[in-house]
Amino acid sequence: MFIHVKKYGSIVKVSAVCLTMLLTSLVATFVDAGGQTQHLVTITGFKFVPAVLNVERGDTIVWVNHDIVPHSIVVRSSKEAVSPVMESGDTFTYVVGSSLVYACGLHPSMKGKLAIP
Ligand SMILES: [Cu+2]
Repeated sequence: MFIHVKKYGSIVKVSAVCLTMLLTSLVATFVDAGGQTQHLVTITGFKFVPAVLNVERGDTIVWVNHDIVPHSIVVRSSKEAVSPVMESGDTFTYVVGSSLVYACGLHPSMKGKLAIP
């Protein structure tokens, strides 16, 4: 009985990992009930994923910090802050006004781009 419960637990854990991978890899862009397009950018392993996103003016971007260290979003050229510092697990929501070439304010080698075609 104990072994059965243990096995079941590991299957649930594996499923949760798979679901997380699916959500972060396949559902990066979706349209909500109100017709608003949202894009998910995952911060993981000191990278923005996806690093380059094609967006439209008015789209919503949600950055999610999955790293154990804090990150932030700044305009790459001016270093102007776009987001506050996001601790591990934090999210930041932003409405696109224009194209944005950005970096992490704490780790300048982390780069990303929101491109309006
Ligand atoms: Cu960073």
